[in-house]
Amino acid sequence: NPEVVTFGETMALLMSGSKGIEYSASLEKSFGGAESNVAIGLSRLGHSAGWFGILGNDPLGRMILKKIRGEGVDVSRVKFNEEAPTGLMLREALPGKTSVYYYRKNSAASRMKPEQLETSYLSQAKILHITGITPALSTSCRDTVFEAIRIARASGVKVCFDPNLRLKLWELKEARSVLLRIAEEVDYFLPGLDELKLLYETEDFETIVNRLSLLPAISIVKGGNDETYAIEKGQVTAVPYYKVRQIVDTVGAGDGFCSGFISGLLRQYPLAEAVRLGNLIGSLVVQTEGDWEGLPTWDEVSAILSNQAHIER
Ligand code: KDG
Repeated sequence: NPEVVTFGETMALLMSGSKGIEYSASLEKSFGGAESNVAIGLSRLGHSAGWFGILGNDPLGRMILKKIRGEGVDVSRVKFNEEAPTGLMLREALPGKTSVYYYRKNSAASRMKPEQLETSYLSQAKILHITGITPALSTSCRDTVFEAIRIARASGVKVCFDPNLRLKLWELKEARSVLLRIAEEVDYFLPGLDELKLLYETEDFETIVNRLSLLPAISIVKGGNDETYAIEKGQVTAVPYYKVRQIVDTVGAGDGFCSGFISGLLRQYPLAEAVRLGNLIGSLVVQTEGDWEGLPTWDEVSAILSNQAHIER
C-alpha cells in the first residue's frame, strides 16, 4: 500500500502559446489536478504515492490514467464512469495574466461518492492528502472528503489539507464555511496567505496567526513576503524562499510545495526543514511550463542541495 494516498479530480489540460486560446492555431495537450500533481511530485521524490479519482471512459481519461501510472503513482483504485466525461481545462498565459477556463461541470470526477472509498487503502497509508477543490465539485464529493478524513483519523493516518480556494467553482461564503470546517479536522493545514485573507476576512497577519493558532493543526502558510511560515501553537517560523532565475508558470507551485513538505514529513525532517524542501520544490516548478512537468526527482534535489553543477552532456 502507498505511504501517501490522495484523491480528486484530474482534468485534461489544453494550453495556448503567447497568442492566447482565441488566436492560437493549436493548443498543447497535457493534464493536471492538484492532487495528482502532489502524487507525481512524491513519486519523483522516491516515495510510494497513490492517487484515485473518477475519469470518463474516453480518450482523455485513458491518457490521464496512463500518464499518471507512467509516473510511478499507484492508480489501482481509479474508476471510470461510462456516463460522464473527463473534465477539461484550458489555460492561457498572456503577458502578466494567466487565465483558466473549466469544462468540468457534471464531469465523471464530480460523481465520486463516499461509498466508493476503500477503507483499507486509506487506513494503511501514513498520510492522506486532500484539497479544497474536491468539496467544491459536488455534494457527494464533499461527503467523500469528510468520510475520507473520518477514516484516516480513525486509523491514525495524518491528514494534510491544502484549501486550494477556487472561486470559479463556488461562492466565497460557502467555500469559507466548508474549508474552515475541514481545517479544524486535519493535522497539517497548508493554505496560501492570499487564501487566508479571504477565508478569515482580514489583511492583518497577526489576526491570521491568532486564528490559525486556535486550530489543532500545524499550519504552513505559503506565499508570504518571499517566505513560508510554519505556525505551531502560536510560534511562527519564517522559512525563506529559494531564488528563482525566471518565473515561467506559477501554476502547480503550491502542489510542488506540498509534495516537498510531505516528503520532508516522511523523511522525519524537523518542521522547518520540511518547509524548506517544500520551498525548493515550489521554486523548481515555477521555472517550467505546466503543472507537474517541472517536479524534480530526488537525484535532482540532492544535486541542487549539494551544489553540484548541472552537466548537459
Ligand atoms: O494546483 C494546480 C491546479 O489548480 C490545477 O492542476 C487544476 O486541479 C486543478 C483545479 O481544479 O484547478
